[in-house]
Amino acid sequence: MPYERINTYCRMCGEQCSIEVFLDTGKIVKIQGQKNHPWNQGTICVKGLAAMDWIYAPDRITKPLKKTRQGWKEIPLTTALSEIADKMNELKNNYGARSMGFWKGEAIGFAQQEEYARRFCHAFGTPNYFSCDSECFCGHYIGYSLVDGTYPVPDFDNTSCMLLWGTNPPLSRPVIAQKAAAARNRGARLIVIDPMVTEASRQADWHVQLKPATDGAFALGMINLILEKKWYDEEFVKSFTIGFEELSAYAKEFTPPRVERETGVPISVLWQVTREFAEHAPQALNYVGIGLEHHENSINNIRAIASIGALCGCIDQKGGELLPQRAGLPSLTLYDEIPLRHLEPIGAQQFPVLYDFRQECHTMTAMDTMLTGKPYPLKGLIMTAANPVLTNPNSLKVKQALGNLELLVVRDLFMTETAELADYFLPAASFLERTELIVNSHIRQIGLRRKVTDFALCQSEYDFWKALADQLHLQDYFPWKDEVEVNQWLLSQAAISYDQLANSPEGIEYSEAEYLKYRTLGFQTPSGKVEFVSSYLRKYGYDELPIYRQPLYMEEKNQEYPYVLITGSRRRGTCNSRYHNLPKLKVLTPGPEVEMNTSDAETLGLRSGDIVQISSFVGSIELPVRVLGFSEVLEGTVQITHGWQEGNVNIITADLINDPIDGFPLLKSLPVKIVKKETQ
Ligand SMILES: Nc1nc2c(c(=O)[nH]1)N[C@H]1C(S)=C(S)[C@@H](COP(=O)(O)OP(=O)(O)OC[C@H]3O[C@@H](n4cnc5c(=O)[nH]c(N)nc54)[C@H](O)[C@@H]3O)O[C@H]1N2
Ligand SMILES: Nc1nc2c(c(=O)[nH]1)N[C@H]1C(S)=C(S)[C@@H](COP(=O)(O)OP(=O)(O)OC[C@H]3O[C@@H](n4cnc5c(=O)[nH]c(N)nc54)[C@H](O)[C@@H]3O)O[C@H]1N2
Ligand code: SF4
Ligand SMILES: [Mo]
Repeated sequence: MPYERINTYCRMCGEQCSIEVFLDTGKIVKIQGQKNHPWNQGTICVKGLAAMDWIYAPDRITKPLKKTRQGWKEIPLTTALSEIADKMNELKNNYGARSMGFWKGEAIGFAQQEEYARRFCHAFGTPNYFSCDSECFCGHYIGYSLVDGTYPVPDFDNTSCMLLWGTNPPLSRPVIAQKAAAARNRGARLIVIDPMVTEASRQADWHVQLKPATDGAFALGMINLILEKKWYDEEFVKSFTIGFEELSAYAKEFTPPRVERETGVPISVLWQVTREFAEHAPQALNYVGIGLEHHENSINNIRAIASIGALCGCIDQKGGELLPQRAGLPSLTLYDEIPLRHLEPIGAQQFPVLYDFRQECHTMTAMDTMLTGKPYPLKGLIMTAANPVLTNPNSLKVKQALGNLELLVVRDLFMTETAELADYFLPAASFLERTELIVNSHIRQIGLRRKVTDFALCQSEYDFWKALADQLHLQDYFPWKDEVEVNQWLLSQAAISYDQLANSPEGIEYSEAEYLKYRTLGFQTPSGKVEFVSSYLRKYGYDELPIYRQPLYMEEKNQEYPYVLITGSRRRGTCNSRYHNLPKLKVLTPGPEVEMNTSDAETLGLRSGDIVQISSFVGSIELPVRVLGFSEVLEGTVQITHGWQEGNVNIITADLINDPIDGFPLLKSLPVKIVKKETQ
C-alpha cells in the first residue's frame, strides 16, 4: 500500500504528544497531531512538526563507525559489536566489571528505554548506571518524596489555583501549558515564581519575581503566614502528618520583612499569593520545574514547597496534588535479582539519597573517577542519547575525562561533540523507528508508540542491548525476540492486553481517578505520614527540617563575581543539545546569548550584539549580549541557555558545588563576572 497513516507518539521532547504520521511508499511525508487524543487534543508544537526533517536530516549518520588513526571508518555492525564486547571483557578481566559504566541521556526518555540499560548494567555485573537524572527531575522527585512519599501529579484539569515554581510550560511542556490556560479560562488563578519574565509569567495573575535560589525563603514565608492566620487544614495535619510543631517553630523565623529582604519580593506580594493559595486550597497545586533544581539548597527548598500543599490539605484532593495511580507494569531492571550496592556505585557514598531513591550513579563524580581512578578505575562507557560535553557542567573536565577512557561507545543519530571523542559510533533508531509503551499518569493512560519506519543499521535500544548481550553470553537476560515481545511481556500482568492497545490509537485509561487514597493506603514515607521533618535524612546527617540556606552568590566573598548566572531557560525550537542542526527550528531560536537587564547593560556599557567575556571560578566563555527590558530579568541576574556548541555555557558551570542531598550541580545561581570585549 503506497499510502499509510499511523498513530504514534512524538518524542522530540518529553511531552509525548499523540501524532498521526503519513507515509508515502514507506517515507514519512507529513506529521500532525492526533485529533481526538485526550492528552494534546490534536495540537503539536514546532519541534513535532520538524520531526521529519530531523530523521531525514542530511547529516544523520546511519552506519556504524570506528575511530582509526586516519579518522572515522565505516565498520560492519556485527564486527563493531564483537570488538566492543571483546574490549568489555578485557576491561572486566583487568579491572573488574565495575570498570564499565552505561549512560542514558534525556533524548530517548525513561521507563523501558532506561530499564534496558539498567538491566544490561546489572547483567554485566556493574552497578554503574548513569543518566541525565544526575541533573534532572530527581530534585523534585526526592524533595517531594521525602515529604509526601511520592512525586504527586498536579491536577491542572480540576484546579482553582496554580503555583508554578521555576518552570515555563509554554516553551517546555506545551500540553501542561494548554491545561493551565484552560484552567485559567475557567477562572483559576495562575501564580508564576521566576526571576525572569517568561511566557508563563506573562499569562499569570501574579508574577513573583524573586532572586534566584531564594524560593525556600519564600515558601517558608508562605508557611509562616499560613500558620499565623490558621489557613492550614488542621484535621489533615493532626491525622496525617508528623513534625508540625518543629516546622511551625522554624517557619516563624521567616517573617514578611525577612522574606522581602532575602527574596526581593515585596511583602504585599507574599501576602496576596499566600492568601490566593490558601483561599483556593484544597483545589490548589504547586508545580515545580527545573528552575528549582540546579542550586546548592534545592532539595530543602523543594521540601518547603511540598510542605505548603500538605499543610493546606491539597494532597490527593481533586484539583490539588494527586498521589499517582500507577499502571502496574513490571520492572525490567535486575536490582532485586542482582543487587550490586556492595560494589560501590559511583557517587552512592557521597550522595546516598540519590542512590536510595533513584538508583542513580552520579555523573559529576564519574568524571573525577575517570580522571583519578579513585575509588576504583572506570575505564569504559557506553552512552546512548546523551551529549554530556554540552549538557554536563564543567565541559572541559568532561572532555578530558571521556578522553581518558579505554573504551567509549556513543549511540546517537548525529556526530555530536561527545561522539567525536568515542572509539565507536553506533547509529541509533529514533522514536519513529521503535515501539514502546507510553504511560501518562496525568490522564492515567497507556498508549503504544508504534514503529513507523526504519533504517537498516540503526538499532533500537532493545535490539542493541540484546545484540551486545548475545556477544557477551548474557542472552538469557534478554529472552524477548524483539520490542513487541517486550511490550507484550510488560502488559502480561495488566488488565489491558497488547492487542487491545494495538487497536486503540487514542490509548486506554488504566484506572479512573480516585482521591484521598492515603486514607486507606497511608503515605509511602518511613512513618506512613506526611513528613515535615525527616528522620531518614537525619540518619545520614542532613537537616531534618527543610532548612533554608542563602545561596553562594549572595555571600560577601563573592564580590569578585558580582553577577548571578542562571542557565538553561528552554527555547521553543531546541531541546537541550538537540535540533540545532535543523534550519527550520534554528531560525526560531536565537543562538547562545547573555540575557541581561537594561540597567546592568548600561553599567557595563553594553548594547545587544556586543561581545562579553563571562567568567566563573570554573572557566570563561565569550558570547553576544541580548539586552532585555528593565523588568524582564532582575538587576544583577543574567541568563544563558545551554546546549550550544557555538557557545557552551557549561564550560563555566560548576560540577563540584552540589546540593548535599541529591548531588545536583550548580547550573543556576552561579556567581560570575562580565567584561566587555567588543562592540558590535
Ligand atoms: N547549563 C545547563 N545545563 C543543562 C541544563 C540546564 O538547565 N542548564 N539542563 C539539564 C537537563 S534538565 C537535562 S535533562 C540534560 C539533557 O542532556 P542530555 O541527556 O545530554 O540530552 P540531550 O542533549 O537532550 O540529547 C542528547 C543526544 O541524544 C540524541 N538522540 C535523540 N534521540 C535519540 C534516540 O532516539 N536514540 C539515541 N540513542 N539518541 C538520540 C541527540 O541527537 C543528542 O545528541 O541537560 C542538562 N544540562
Ligand atoms: N522546548 C524545549 N522543551 C523542553 C526542553 C528544552 O530544552 N526545550 N527541555 C526538556 C527538559 S530536559 C526539561 S528538564 C524540562 C524543563 O522544563 P522547565 O522546568 O519548565 O524549564 P524552563 O522552561 O527552563 O523554566 C525554568 C524557569 O526557571 C527559572 N529559574 C531559574 N532559576 C530559578 C530560581 O532560582 N527560582 C525560580 N523560581 N525560578 C528559576 C528560569 O528563569 C526559567 O524561566 O523541559 C523539557 N522541555
Ligand atoms: S511538545 Fe512538541 S516536541 Fe514535545 S512531544 Fe509534543 S509535539 Fe513533540
Ligand atoms: Mo531535563
